[in-house]
Amino acid sequence: MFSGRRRFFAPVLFFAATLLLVVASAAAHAVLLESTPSLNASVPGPDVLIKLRFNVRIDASRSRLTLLRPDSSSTPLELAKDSPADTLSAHATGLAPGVYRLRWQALASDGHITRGEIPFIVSRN
Ligand SMILES: [Cu+2]
Repeated sequence: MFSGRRRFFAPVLFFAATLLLVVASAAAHAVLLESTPSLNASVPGPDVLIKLRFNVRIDASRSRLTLLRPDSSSTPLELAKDSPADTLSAHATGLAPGVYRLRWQALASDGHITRGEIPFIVSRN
């Protein structure tokens, strides 16, 4: 027969183990920490340096940056090769004034992909 103590601890242990798994997998996801341009920022054109820093190392070869233009056409951006391991960066050139969106997709070392969009404005100089 199980003692009362064991009956109490089994579910607690199970819960703790589950929680650990969740925390471990969530910690390895790529979470965006900061970006240039920042969210809804207004930046001068026509050339805009784009930089996204994450909480973990990114597999740049399987991550994407796409620029959505004011006319809703989209352009994939070529990622700079010399970025730090936790950063995706690119140079967007020839941007006319208007509202843009930077769509990012990042693959973290745990194999999980996270995505997001950063709207920003290219101002008239
Ligand atoms: Cu993950």
